[in-house]
Amino acid sequence: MKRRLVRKLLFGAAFICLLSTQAFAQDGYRMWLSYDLIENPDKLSEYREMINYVSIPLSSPTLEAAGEELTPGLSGLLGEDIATTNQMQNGTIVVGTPGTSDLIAGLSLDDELNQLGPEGYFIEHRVVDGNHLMIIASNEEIGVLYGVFAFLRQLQTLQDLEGLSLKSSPKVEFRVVNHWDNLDRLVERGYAGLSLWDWGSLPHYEDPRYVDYARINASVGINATAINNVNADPKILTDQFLTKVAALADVFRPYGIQTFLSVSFNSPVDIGGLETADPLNPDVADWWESKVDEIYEKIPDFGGFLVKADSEGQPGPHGYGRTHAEGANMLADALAPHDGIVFWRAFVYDPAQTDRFREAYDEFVPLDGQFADNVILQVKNGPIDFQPREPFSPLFGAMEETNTMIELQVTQEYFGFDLHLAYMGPLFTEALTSDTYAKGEGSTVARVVDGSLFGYEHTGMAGVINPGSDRNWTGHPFVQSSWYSFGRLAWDHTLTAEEIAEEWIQMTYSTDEEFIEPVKEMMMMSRDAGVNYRMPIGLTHLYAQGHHYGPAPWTADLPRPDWTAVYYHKADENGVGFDRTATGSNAVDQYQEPVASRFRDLNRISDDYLLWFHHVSWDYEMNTGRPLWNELVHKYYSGVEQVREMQNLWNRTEGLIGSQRFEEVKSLLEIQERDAIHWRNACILYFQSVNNLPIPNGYEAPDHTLDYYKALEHTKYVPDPWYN
Ligand code: BDP
Repeated sequence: MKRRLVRKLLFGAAFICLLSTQAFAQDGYRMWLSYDLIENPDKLSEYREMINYVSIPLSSPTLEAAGEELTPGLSGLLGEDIATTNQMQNGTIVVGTPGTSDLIAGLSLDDELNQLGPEGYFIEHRVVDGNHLMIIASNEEIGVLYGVFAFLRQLQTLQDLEGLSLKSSPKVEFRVVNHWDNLDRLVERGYAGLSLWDWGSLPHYEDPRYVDYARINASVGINATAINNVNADPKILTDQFLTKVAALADVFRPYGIQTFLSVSFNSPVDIGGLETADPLNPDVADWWESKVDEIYEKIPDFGGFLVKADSEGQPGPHGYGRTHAEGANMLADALAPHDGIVFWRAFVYDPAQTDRFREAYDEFVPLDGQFADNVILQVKNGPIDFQPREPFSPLFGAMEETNTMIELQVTQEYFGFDLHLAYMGPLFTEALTSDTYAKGEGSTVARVVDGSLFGYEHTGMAGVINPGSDRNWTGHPFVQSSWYSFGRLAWDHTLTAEEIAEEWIQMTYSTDEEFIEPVKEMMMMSRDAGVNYRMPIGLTHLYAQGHHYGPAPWTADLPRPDWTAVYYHKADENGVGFDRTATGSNAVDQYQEPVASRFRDLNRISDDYLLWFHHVSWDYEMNTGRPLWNELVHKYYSGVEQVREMQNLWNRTEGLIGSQRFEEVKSLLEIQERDAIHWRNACILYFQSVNNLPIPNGYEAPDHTLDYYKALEHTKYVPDPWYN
């Protein structure tokens, strides 16, 4: 009796353990690095046959990190222990650089490695003396780590190992994530809890999450992180904080991740006791120089500074009558002896300017050629601000003499925070594949950014990510996919949004085709849906000011006109849209030909961009044949229908993954449907109040009045009470 009870208790405990590891396994914490047993039986037995041993020298922290990823990763995927060896036995994965592994050196891989650079990797299946080997080799240890992640990805996505042969190097130099984290741990536009950086316990306690954070980034090839908000608190440069930053940098280093800091241009005044931060004042330059020296003492591989200057109230060189180039170069000079870099942001706009669109180009193009070699201009993908759809920023292709990188946004500031599903792969690739024509056809934004068009000295891609203390890092679990796609594209911008989505689904959720297909379809339509229910046909910035969550196209009265919605849509009873042709702001002229003509010419512009560049009448005939008003209504309604279709697609996956994960996304999609209807109704009712046109037949009538929607705008920042 007693024994049975004990057995029962033991069984119960084991069961609870199992449940809790299940819960742990499925809570999104592991992101795309979930090395669960391969579901596909054929692949599993193929892999088990081909992989028996690992040979990897653990002679440095980076190689240790590679080993700690590879061996447990394989054990998880294959469901069996993998032994280590130092010989070429059948089924050995031979890993290393020629300098760290005798086995790799013995394979004489000079030809294979010679074009790869320090970070590239070479993976190949070979049969040597009758033994099947998998080679993962690189010139430098960091390339080995990237190769290990790439190899694990092959297994996670069920690729054939037999005959596998891969060579890959990153296309841009700095693949950097930006955190908008404040020192009080609130995250600007974060939506996933508090900042990951627990400044209170640093540097004494290093949360294991910091290592997982580094693994996640390194797994897609991210090699730099700017850890604090671009609206920078000068205190980040105090000794107190630098010591904490140094502790983080120590954790990131083995993963090849360089640490950057966002700095306030006025730091010499705010924390240095100087009376000015004038970049041409020698005391100011000296202050920065010794500050930089102090940082490099603490962080020998420090990356450099990210600077938001003369933008949205941030101080900058203009405050001292100096140019952006003078400001950036002063910091660049301080960093240059240490090979440090300045990422100087081009996100500027001026209330005095009649068209915000024009501002960055007008300010920066005249400075082309004046920036130091270790400055990279960091330009948001579009001319305004991460809107659901923007044309590419005309700065791409216009800065032949200035290193120029792209800034993309992963966090869903304008895409429904942590509540809506919006895979950003299609937006990112749309921006990267846009053709600037700067040097004729094929001068894509990607080729500007990777330096191949103008031969830039330094290149980069930045992604504003949002990980926080939320267990799943990103709030909505699908925001992970946008982080993943940012990293993959920063490594290789020729990948498509669809293939990246497929990889991510397989690595994160399931390799079952029945799951992949509907989920991929849902992801691929999600960005377009988000455009349609918020601001189709080139409408932009219809958000309620402040929170950027819900619609307020009626906003007219704010301290700055370029913060209102009416500034952007210019709707009146005659028509709608921002005239950026010669009869308006002529911003279209900032593009090269034939891009300018394509946007300028009503017969050539695509409907998607129409209201970005033209003010047209409500009965203007669209390419679809519908009058503009009918098309607008149609688009808003189809955005809601797309969300419903996303719900149907997701519902098809019920039972194919754990119920907790299924239910989470299902519930979030319900919120998204509610909000899509809200956006649609509020916008249509508002535009109707301006043009007095009826909603065409066949569309369900909005269930509330415009006044009702207007009244909801008062509760800021937290979306839900906003509905009460
Ligand atoms: C806008 C955000 C604001 C950021 C700013 C920036 O609303 O919070 O500080 O961009 O990028 O999108 O500097």
